[in-house]
Amino acid sequence: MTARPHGERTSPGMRLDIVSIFPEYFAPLDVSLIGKARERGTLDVRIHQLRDWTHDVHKTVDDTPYGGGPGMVMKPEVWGEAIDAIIAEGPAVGGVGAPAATPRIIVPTPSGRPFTQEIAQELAAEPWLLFACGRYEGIDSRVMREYGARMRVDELSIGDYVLAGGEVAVLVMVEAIGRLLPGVLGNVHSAVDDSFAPGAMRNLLEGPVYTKPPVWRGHEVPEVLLSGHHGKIARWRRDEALRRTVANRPELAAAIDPETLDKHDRKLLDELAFRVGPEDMAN
Ligand code: 6GU
Repeated sequence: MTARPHGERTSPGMRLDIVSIFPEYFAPLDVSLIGKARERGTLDVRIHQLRDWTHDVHKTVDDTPYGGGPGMVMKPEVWGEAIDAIIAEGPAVGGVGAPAATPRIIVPTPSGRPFTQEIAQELAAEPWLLFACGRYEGIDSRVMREYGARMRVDELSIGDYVLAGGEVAVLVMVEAIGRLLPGVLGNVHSAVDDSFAPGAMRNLLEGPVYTKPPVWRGHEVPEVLLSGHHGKIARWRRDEALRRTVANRPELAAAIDPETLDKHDRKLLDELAFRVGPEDMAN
């Protein structure tokens, strides 16, 4: 066994393939945290033009839906060729004759399961993800069936609204996943107290934040934050987190485990006339 200096990373990083008819959408992945991670090799992002796997002069990727209805559906053949080619260029596991490694396939769609912080964490632990961006009314369902028999395929939605295509949703997911990769965030603690990270503050939104100057356009920073009293600051922050969660996300506040609330929390929630836990306990 070789001794390694503390903190040195040996992780090979994550490979991320994205297939889309609009590769230009992914220019933002060249900048900021994700861009830096790519430069360092923590993230190997490969963006593919779906039309490269068409064979006709018009580079057709869609056709009318069986059964009728509005819009167009993405053809299965072109997706099959694209995904097969990407998997084929993937790293072989083991030696010659060993089965090829396969990516986890993510299909962004408003009909998918909700993409959550928990799913972001699960995906951040994978070595290889392939995002298949649909446009129009979606991808012929047999594509998901075909690959679902051989590898994990997840249809995921980023929220209850409809986008014109999966590209922006993939940008959202890649950023959420990317910032969780070891060494991507500058501050190792930043991802720990996220509003939706598991742990003590789970189901609580983060409260307001302030920096210098202490007075700006007549607005003062709350005095407690200048006090240097860490106990009082922590208490105040928790109060603000509770208030904000009740105001902005009552359904999250209602799901707080009453066991995680102390006397002070309960008094605050009482003042806000907010009940936590099972609805019909009192009646
Ligand atoms: Cl993942 N795709 C599209 N087209 N619209 C969405 C979405 C995804 N999530 C929410 N709306």
